[in-house]
Amino acid sequence: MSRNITVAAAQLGPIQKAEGRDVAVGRMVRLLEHAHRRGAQVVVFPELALTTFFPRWYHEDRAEADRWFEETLPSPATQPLFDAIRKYGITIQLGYGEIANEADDTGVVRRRHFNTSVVIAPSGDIILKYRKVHLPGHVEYAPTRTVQHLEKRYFEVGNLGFPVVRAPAGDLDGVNMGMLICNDRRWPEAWRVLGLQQVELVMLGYNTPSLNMENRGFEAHHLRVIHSQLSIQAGCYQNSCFAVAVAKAGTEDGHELFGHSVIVNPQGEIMAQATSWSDELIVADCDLDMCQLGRSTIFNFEAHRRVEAYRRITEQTGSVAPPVWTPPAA
Ligand code: ING
Repeated sequence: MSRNITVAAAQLGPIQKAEGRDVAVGRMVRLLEHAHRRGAQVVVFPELALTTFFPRWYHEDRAEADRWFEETLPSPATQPLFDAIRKYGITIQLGYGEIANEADDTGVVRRRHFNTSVVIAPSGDIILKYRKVHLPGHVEYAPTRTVQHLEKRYFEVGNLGFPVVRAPAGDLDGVNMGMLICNDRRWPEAWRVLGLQQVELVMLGYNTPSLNMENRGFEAHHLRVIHSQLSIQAGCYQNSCFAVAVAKAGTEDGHELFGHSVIVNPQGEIMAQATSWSDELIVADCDLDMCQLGRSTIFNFEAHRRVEAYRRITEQTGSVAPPVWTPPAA
């Protein structure tokens, strides 16, 4: 028996620094109307979908960056999204900057900032929340960089792990859903933690510059896209899951982000790919039972994984130099 669900990637074109949330939300509602017409039951939006990719801008006073975050969800600015998903019966994934007043590891309640994504049911209920774990970039202003990438300045490392939940979506009583955000897709450990929870649908948004900004050596531009697709296709194949990976794309205040949103199946095949760097909807019909093949054969984790051989992965953070071989004594 197949378990079919129709998913969509709602790629967004650029959001300029001066544009308010109402502009982004208006475009997102139009994409939801389009998704409804095309029969999509789950729609995935990009990372930080409500604003420009603000980690490229330096704020000496971090409180000034609060303007890019959401204190509540929904809010008057985002309410039209909630109205639209209720009207169309669509489940969405939304990426945004989250301000949360909650206790930290020391038990102190304080105002905390995360790069967050949530799965929202048509009812408006939050089904799942994830906070980005792999934060690229740097904390302080980096004068040598052509463009700043200050995610480590504005966000705390996500503290929710990589959760998976089984929840209704479309016509299905249960879909095993999980999320990643942008840079997470480059770390196989993140995919594997989701795979170990039998994830079937990974929803991930990204904002990825089309040029290498670190100036530490030339990286051919076409490789930026190849590396992104490689990471997503490998993640799906090696964990027998689908992924909907969605870009915010185009040129924001002179800074280019690439598109190439994709929907990938558990064989690692690209089912659909965006070809613009603007607002664009791509749709695919997914039979979630396709996840069973890999899970019961090549990637039958229970039968084939050897965790006793993987200890370095969780016990060691950075890499260490290997022992040097010397020829045996004559
Ligand atoms: N952006 C980029 C990403 O991981 C990056 C940063 C690009 C890191 C290319 C390394 C190489 O897609 C975000 N927002 O993580």
